[in-house]
Amino acid sequence: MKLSPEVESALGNGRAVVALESTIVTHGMPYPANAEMARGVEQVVRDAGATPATIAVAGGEVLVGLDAATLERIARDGHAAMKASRRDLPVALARGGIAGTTVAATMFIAARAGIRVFATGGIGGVHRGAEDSFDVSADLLELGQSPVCVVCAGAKSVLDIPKTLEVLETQGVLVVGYQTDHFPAFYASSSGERVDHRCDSAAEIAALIAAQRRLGLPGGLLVGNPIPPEHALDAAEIEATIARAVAEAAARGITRKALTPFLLGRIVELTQGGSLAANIALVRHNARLAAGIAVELARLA
Ligand code: PSU
Ligand code: MN
Repeated sequence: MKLSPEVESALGNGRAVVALESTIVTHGMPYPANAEMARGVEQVVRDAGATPATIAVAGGEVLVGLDAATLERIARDGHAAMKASRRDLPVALARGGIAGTTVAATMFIAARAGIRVFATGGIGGVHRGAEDSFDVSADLLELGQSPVCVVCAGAKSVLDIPKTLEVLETQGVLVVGYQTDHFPAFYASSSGERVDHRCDSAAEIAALIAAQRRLGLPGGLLVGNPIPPEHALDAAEIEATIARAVAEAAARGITRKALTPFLLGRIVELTQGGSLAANIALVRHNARLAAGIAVELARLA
């Protein structure tokens, strides 16, 4: 594991650090929008007073904090990159190429680096039809194990959101809504499902993280931060697009780790890029909140 000098110094001095994942770069968005998004999100974290630590695998090393050239290479060559969830990390390291790390893999690495706050777009979850396919993202199990606060805009409705919340409950994952009583649904501000806890400030969330650590609880914290209303998409329209992408995946027999990237790619294609602007806006919004939480957490420590 190789920390960038900037991340190493921030962690050493107890300053706020925010982890960022890279599967969203390699498998979540097309080039060059992905590169621009990744750079922009790092800037949002800096502007909010924290140090960004984008996590990826390249050249046989787990990198925590990327230089500009590596970030650009991962974005440009993302189509050829491996998608690395936690279990894939040894393969990514041994093989030596580039790999984007999923939420699960990024959480695992962040925890070992001592980074407590992580921003992403949407988490993986329980797929629609999981009663037959058993497709439950490793992200949910990692949230039950790694002590990292993940700020997301909920989950895309490619997933079964009620089942996703049930598995999070089983895994012992605390799920909070940020300034909302509902779990957000990525492109839409609400999934209609209630969360059990609501926080209205970054300081409140930091206090929850501190309490988890005092108790020695093993898992993470999931913060649902709704997409800003001006960027939300028409719910019925995006729902129809998602249903079509899910049906195509089923017809083509696409399963396991290929399923989420296929669905993400098809949604961008079917909306002719219209979903991309919303996706970028919500990631930036999550990065801002995550930085605020990290700053409060650094203050508490
Ligand atoms: N959902 C999104 N955008 C993403 C992902 C999920 O809206 O980029 C990525 C994340 O990296 C997440 C991963 O951790 O897909 C989940 O993949 P799987 O369902 O195979 O666990
Ligand atoms: Mn899966």
